[in-house]
Amino acid sequence: MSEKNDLEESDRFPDGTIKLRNPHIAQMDQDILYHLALGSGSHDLVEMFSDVRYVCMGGTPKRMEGFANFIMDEIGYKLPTGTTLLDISYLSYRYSMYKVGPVLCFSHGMGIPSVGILLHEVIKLMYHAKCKNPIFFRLGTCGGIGIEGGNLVISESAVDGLMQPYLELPVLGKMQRRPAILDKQLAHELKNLRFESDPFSVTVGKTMCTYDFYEGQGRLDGAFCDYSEEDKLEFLHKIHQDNIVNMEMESLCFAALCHHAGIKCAVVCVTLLNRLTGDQVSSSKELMGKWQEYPQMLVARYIKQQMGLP
Ligand code: R2B
Ligand code: URA
Repeated sequence: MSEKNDLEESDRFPDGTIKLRNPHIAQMDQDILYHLALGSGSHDLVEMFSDVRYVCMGGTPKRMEGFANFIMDEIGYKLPTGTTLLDISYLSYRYSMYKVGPVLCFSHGMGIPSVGILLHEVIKLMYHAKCKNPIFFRLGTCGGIGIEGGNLVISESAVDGLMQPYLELPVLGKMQRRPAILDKQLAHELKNLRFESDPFSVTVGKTMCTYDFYEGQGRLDGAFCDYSEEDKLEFLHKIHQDNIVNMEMESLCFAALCHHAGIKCAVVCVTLLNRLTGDQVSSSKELMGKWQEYPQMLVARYIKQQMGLP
């Protein structure tokens, strides 16, 4: 397993376009991005997407449509009069996709398999479209470990439920491991965009990414539970001592695949509860809706700053 902490120039072509680590794609007549309802033969992907610089993804179609409208206001992007944002991938009935100038927004569904399939196709989309130096963001929700609901966590690294810092995937009958490495500098740049007046704190820390929401995150409220409350608390306090500050379900794959593709990326999640004090997600829908705008606010500030906007 090769460990590289920083992306190197050689991960991309000198003009910033993606070097695809798959020799087969260039040999194909066309590449169908099946789950996006796009293809290199059926669509002019360069014409449609070459200006994309920021790829933002989050769990649900609704939240990402909300983000697309929010970022449109923030960067002052204007749609032609009388038109509204269109879900470019609506024919896939899988993921949703919205484009707002240089910002491409996706929903990724729940869990590693879902975000993994999307990432394969979005990384190939960046390649076909000849996008330059795209930065990927995951804007999500999580359970805080020692952090109350309504606060932000930016992942500086991601580990699985066994504290292993890599994504494991059986490939051709053998276990493949890819290091889950995030851009620490980007994480701190995002943290520094918090305003004194913001109603949330921002913690940069280690994220545990699990394969399940219930037993995988040590909850007592799933359909099954073979451990006691003491066992659960012992585990949560132990990982807290090992500097885990939150739990969610996509960061490991997101970090591993972006890193492997030579793409700079960050994971910004809002906590929905403090897992040291409970399992049930019981805050009101309205309050959680408000909280889910917090990652969007921070990422929008970053994009505006990069675009040289006030
Ligand atoms: C956070 O929230 C979802 C589970 O409720 C999952 O996608 C995640 O990572
Ligand atoms: N998402 C998770 O994966 N876990 C939580 O506890 C809350 C949101």
